Amino acid sequence: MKDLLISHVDLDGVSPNVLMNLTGRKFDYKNIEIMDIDKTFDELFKKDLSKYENIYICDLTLTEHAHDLIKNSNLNNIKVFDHHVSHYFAKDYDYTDIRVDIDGKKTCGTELFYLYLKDKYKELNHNDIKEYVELVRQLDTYTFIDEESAQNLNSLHDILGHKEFVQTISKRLKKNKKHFEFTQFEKRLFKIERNKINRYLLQKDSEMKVYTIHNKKCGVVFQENNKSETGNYLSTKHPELDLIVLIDASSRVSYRTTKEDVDLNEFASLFGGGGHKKAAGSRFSDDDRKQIVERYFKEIKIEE
Ligand SMILES: [Mn+2]
Repeated sequence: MKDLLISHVDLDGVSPNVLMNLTGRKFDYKNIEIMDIDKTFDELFKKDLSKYENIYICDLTLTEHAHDLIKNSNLNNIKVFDHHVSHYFAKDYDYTDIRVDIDGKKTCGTELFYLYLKDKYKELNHNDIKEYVELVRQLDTYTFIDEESAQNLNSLHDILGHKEFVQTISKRLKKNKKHFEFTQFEKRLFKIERNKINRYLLQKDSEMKVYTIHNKKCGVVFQENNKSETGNYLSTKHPELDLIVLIDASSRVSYRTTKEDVDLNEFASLFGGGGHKKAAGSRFSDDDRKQIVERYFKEIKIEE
């Protein structure tokens, strides 16, 4: 029998895939966005899940609806590992391990899953695997000890994409080296990538326009990549601004701030969005895009 893994799409979400590879178990997987949880669970629980020995769910704050589906399924082989405060309502369920920190140290989905797996599969008790999990934890919780390595690991995930990243890291960790290390080629790649991002940040800084939006002083830029990094960079460089607005016209508007007294969840909710206090987003819709095209080309006819 095989296992099933359902997990998030970021570094903390795909690292459980790596850990599963290291157990040697056969498994199916789905890496999904938060907004697709209900859809995924509705479809999943319509299927015959008896072919799975274990069903693991990692780094996803499940909805009450998803928990109802789990409870009503009467399956007793489901385990949920998560570290988001918003998931605390489910922390006493008997199939969940939901903790934000361990002994006062912030934890992540990958670490909680790792702590469970390493007791079950002895082959996971290797120093390089521990080091890898620790880098994921640092990046995901923004509690850096070795920020450069953690950020580099995240860049590698961006550069390689889900499938190749999981393959590459699994292969490396199977070798049980003393330490988790990047290759010479990767180190060179990180340097090139870093230079590219630095040029990009300078360019965005020069393109930024300042507007007052709903009584907040906003630095507005258009961009598609490196949103968090650009948001942090511009917000730190321009303390006179309340927040940075990053418009990715092909998908969404992101809001970032480094200010203690600005609540972006509140600000984004004015535009139908939401998120956290220092990072939030709202949609940039088909209609918004149409208005740009109309305004620019004046006369347009929409083809289906
Ligand atoms: Mn996470």
